[in-house]
Amino acid sequence: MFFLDTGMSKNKLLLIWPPFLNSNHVSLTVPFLVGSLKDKGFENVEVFDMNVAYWKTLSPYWSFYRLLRRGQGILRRRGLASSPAEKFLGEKMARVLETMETKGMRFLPWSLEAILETFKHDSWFSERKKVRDLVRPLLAREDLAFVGLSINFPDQLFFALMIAHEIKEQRGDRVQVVAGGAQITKNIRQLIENKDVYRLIDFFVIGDGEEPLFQLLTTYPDAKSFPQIPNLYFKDPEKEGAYVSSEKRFVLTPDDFVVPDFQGFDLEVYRDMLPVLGAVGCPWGQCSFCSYAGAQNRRFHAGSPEKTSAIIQGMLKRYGTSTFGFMDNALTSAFMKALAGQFLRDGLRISWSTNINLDRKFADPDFCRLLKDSGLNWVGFGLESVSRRVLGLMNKYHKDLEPEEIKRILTVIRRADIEIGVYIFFGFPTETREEARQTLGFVLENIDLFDYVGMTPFFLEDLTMVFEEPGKYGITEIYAQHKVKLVNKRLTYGFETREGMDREEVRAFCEEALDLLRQAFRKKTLRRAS
Ligand code: B12
Ligand code: SF4
Repeated sequence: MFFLDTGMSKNKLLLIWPPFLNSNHVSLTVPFLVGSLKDKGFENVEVFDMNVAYWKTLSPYWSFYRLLRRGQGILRRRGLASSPAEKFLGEKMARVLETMETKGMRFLPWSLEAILETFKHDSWFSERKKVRDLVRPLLAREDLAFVGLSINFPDQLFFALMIAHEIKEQRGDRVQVVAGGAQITKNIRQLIENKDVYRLIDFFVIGDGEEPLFQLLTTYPDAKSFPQIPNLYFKDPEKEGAYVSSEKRFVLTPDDFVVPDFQGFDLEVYRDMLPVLGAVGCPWGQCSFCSYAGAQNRRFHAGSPEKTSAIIQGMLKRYGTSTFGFMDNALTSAFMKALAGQFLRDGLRISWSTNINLDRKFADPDFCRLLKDSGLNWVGFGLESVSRRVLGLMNKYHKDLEPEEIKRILTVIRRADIEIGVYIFFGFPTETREEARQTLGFVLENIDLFDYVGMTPFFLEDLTMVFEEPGKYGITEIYAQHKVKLVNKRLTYGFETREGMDREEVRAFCEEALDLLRQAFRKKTLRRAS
């Protein structure tokens, strides 16, 4: 689209990244949107990283974190990145962030109704005041036309609705609120039916936001254009209290990739790693528990190695950081090979990390060596379980691999000095305690292979195969409310199964597993230090 009229920037946008409490690294989401808006010629945008602004209210943890971060920066500048001292500071920083997360998350309400209730109760006054103090000065600007709320993670929904509440109290409909992000895409059905949400949010964007946001900003207030804007939900002019959706769809392709713009994010505060995308979609896209596969309904489409390398070079030049993290769900081994070759040909001296699917190609030491030579220093993947039965139900990419073979592949990756992070979860419908023990046992026995283990309970979510066909997975009943207290469960469902662990057993197992994993990591750190 080409606009001769420079008046297209007249609708000023404030984009807010609400707190989500546990981020080590700067997010790609908002910088990607901003880079794209500017690339299209829309410059009238400001960004507020409320995540960091909120952390700052959690002093003294914040002061301690900043101290550690400074120490780490000094070591890195002296060429001591990856030294034991630098690693030690990194681990301490992770611990402080974890504590801040626990402190902050302890109280967050879990359901949409519970979040909306908080506006009415005095007990939430101090939290509301904190949010108000942070956003009020930004909302006071008379030329502000739009606030964009990016809601990718469960915790962000709570803060985002609180911000929207402040906007509507302070500015009414003079400021329009547009919300987008993974949490919106996934829960759009629940959100558009809620009458309180209707008062707070004027527009929703599902899926990729670049083109919808640009079109909305450049055509508003022309209501006739709304049905033409892809991925948009807007208020039905004919029916009070209802939204309508445009029929048009926009799906990002690698041709749309731009150099992300980190305006508004203090890169000194986050750990040194800039996020980047190598592809769109997921190369597997078939895991039965995954909402991404269901929500996106798109093919995997890798970018060109040349363009990816050029974007990285652009970021190197603009921001001076040489560590890059691919935010993709997973890159294929074939694309990684092409990328590695490109980075080497372009003479890039960088470190990079990515998520992968566990593929037999990684059992080739020469392949891993090539990846390492190109700067790959970390791979992460969803191991989820090592039980063949459970992996089969989950329909994981590596469902045909026996635990011994998984171990063999991981050993080759680790020998190439590439660090490994894994994610596991417990309580997939019908999973027994024995099966959960098998997975936990595998991780504990092979703890030296892992540099990070992320563990959560299973959550039943909209837009997943398990939710669509619960009977097939042994689920006998689904509730809108959880009966058992689990973390990170906002807008997920409670359920019962015909066999396997119940939710209380899952909660108890996760607590036990977390303790054992922490102990194992502590021992490993001590062993390495001595
Ligand atoms: C990288 C990543 C992480 C990183 C984040 C690092 C960081 N600093 O951002 C880490 C590892 C920390 C992480 C953690 C978690 N993650 Co995660 N993560 C991702 C991942 C793989 C990529 C996100 C990304 O950067 N995408 C690239 C950017 C450019 O695209 P995008 O974020 O989708 O944004 C686009 C649109 O959403 C839209 N949009 C976004 N905001 C806005 C705003 C407006 C106004 C508009 C118009 C549009 C719009 O336009 C954007 C550009 O196209 C996604 C999966 C995926 N592929 O999206 C999961 C994903 C976001 N994560 C998910 C989850 C569940 C988690 C955890 C809760 C897991 C857990 N149980 O611990 C935790 C979060 C914990 C917490 N405290 O909240 C879910 C979110 C589902 C949901 N919200 O209901 C996803 C979708 C994965 C999935 N399949 O379920 N994650
Ligand atoms: S869990 Fe990961 S690999 Fe599986 S479909 Fe979802 S994004 Fe793809």
